[in-house]
Amino acid sequence: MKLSKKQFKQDFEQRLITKFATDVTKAGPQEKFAALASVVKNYYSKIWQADNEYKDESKKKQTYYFSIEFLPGKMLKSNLLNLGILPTVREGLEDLGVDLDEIAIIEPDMAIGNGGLGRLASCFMDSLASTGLPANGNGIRYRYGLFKQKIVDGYQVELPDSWLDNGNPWEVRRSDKAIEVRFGGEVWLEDDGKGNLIPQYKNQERVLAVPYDTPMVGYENTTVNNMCLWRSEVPKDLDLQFQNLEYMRQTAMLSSELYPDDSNYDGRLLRLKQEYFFVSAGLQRIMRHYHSTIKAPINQIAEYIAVHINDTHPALCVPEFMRLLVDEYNVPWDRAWDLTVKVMSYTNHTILSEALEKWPEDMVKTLLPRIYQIIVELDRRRTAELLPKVGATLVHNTRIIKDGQIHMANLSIIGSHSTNGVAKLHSDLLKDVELHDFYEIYPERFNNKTNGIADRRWSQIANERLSTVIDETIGKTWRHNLNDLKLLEAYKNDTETLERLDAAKFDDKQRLAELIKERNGITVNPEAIFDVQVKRLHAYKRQLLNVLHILKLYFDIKDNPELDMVPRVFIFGAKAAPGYHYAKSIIKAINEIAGMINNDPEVKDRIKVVFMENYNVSLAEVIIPAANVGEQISLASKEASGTSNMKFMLNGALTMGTLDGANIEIFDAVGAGNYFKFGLTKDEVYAYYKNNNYNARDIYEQNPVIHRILDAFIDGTIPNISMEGPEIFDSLTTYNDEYFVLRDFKDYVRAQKSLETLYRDKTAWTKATLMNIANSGRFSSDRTVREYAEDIWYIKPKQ
Ligand code: 26V
Repeated sequence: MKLSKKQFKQDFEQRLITKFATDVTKAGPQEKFAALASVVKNYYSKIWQADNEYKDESKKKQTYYFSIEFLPGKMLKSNLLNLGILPTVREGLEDLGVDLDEIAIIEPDMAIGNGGLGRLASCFMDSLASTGLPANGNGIRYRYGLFKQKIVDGYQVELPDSWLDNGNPWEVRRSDKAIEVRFGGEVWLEDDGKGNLIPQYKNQERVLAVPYDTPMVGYENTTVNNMCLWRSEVPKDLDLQFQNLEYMRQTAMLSSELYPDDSNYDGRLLRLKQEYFFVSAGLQRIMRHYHSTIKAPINQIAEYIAVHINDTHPALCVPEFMRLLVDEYNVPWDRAWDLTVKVMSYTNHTILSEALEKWPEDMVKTLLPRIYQIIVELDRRRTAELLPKVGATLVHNTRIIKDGQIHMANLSIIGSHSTNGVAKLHSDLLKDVELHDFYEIYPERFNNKTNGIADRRWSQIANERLSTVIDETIGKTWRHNLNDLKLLEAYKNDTETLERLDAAKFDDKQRLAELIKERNGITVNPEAIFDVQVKRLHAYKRQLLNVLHILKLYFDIKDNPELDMVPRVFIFGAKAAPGYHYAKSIIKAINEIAGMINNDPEVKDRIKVVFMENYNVSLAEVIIPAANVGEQISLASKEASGTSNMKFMLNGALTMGTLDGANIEIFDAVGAGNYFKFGLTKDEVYAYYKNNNYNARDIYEQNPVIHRILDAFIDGTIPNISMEGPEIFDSLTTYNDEYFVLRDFKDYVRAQKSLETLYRDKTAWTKATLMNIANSGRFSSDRTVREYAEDIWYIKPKQ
């Protein structure tokens, strides 16, 4: 949009008066933020309305992205950037003596997601709008987001994230569009005299779902999409039998808390209720819109809408859509099924078996009696139809209902026309191993969509310094088309460009060093290698491998106090699920090791270990630009894709990684010499499983370096871990090291050494940095969503 600085200043000052009866000299930071957000909202609301009208009139097919998590972070700068007014607003505020960054920091992170899955959903929301694709998010407006992490005596402590206390300027509550969702009670079918079986209900619990719409503003275009988040409320005309406090409390709880675990399936009733709640509300809203606005016959609905099931949490979309078609719109069963499969598509985000959702049949039957009937009928018909075609074994292995449980992945695959993994390796594993039986039956449904990141947030917003260097080297077209970063390659031997890249990185490192000083009280040297591992704490991600390497370096120094090594700052950021005991023990160990090393005068600042508390999107925006190295060291086959790997690459950090997830594609893109690769391949890992011949204790017994490092966990070398130390030690020895940490250790140390060697050659290092940035275009989520649009959803961009 066009906006003059003068106009902006007027608008802002005026808004401070109308909203708070104050002026810029007297307003507090919260008031300034609220006024600025309100001005920005005013700027995009006309575009939003116009785009809504365009969508309604053109009736083009739209996607609805159902996700139980979104992780957008802060929205102010992203909205400013996408509206094309970030520099104007920054300068205008400066004229008024206000620092934009100081206002932006006031906005709480919108953290209604755990990690990779939720962040991907938000990157997609940005990219869908920015590529002009007509799409909507659908989720839950949790009153409390992901817990805030404090570190107390080295331990993780969880505090509530009450992010709505000062209101949320971006959302629009739409009470007029509230929808009822029903649970429990009894259901039976009655003949209507014309041969139709009509469900009759008794004693159902009613919940009101109120939508809150948040605009997703496209980058310098005219698209504004919508992310709809549902809040649960008690219906105004509540049935007498439910008028009690317990019911009120239960209803409020539905949209109260985000489940803080993303690694362990845990079949709690409230979680199932949340899943049905946002699925039913979302699909009902779609149906209403279809009838009020699209007004096409119901049997054409697949030409107008696509529904995406983001992991299995929204899998109830399949039976709920069937229910709406069959029960509410009188579509015959077979036709309804055909439409459902055409409308639905599904993404798998993990192969960890402990994360795969299964719900006890009894629970589904009690909570959602009609949905249960539909699932049983789907399973029955499919079994009957497929048995003669593919045989009993395949049918049995792929049934929706097995052993008294409803398998949500099976339901999602069977009820949709597309199942995709999130990186090549992961998609291959789904086809060849994990979902192979499904692949045999429905080969045409399987495909890969390698993840991507909203590059605007991770470069233009998070790393203005680097962005400026890039602009001044190759011009600004990369800001619209990330593939143009490739133009940088022409400068890989240009000393001036390399020096400027280096200087930008140094500035970013200084900014992080200041934050570390402020938050952790630790002084770090910005000349040191900033070696970063930031992601959820999980055994398979192997933060422990990183820790063992740090201990190795520490003992090297203790053995040889004059050791010549490039100084390193090891930076960690990670939340552990509150119930994940082992992960919390690792956090405690990292903090104790940090204390031990940072305070040992003999180390002479050659190693610093920093655990930054409360890792979230905003902190990532400061840490990642400052990284020299990104640690992507999961056991091969376990990390479906990873997306921080792409953020590091885009910011000129080199990847230290295993052949896992999207690392492989990153290695291919950046070329030999520009990354550090180590560790088992997925085939080697699977061979160990097959032959059952891994023996971690042997490695411990036979490798004196490993022996000494592991002993440090149990012999008092690392202080204050008398509970955690033995737990970690045992996991690696007695319990045979589930994620092959000891097996990969030696090769990891080798790769780390070659990293150090390259870092000593500043020019060579910076050149590798440039090659990473230059080849990151492929990892823009603009590319990813375009692929979804073309291959899965069949939707077209505006214009
Ligand atoms: C799983 C579960 C399991 C049951 C309890 C609640 C819960 C909540 C979320 C999840 C999803 C975990 C899956 C996930 O986050 N996968 C990550 O997805 C990223 C985006 O595709 C990908 O880059 C990461 O490699 C993958 O771990």
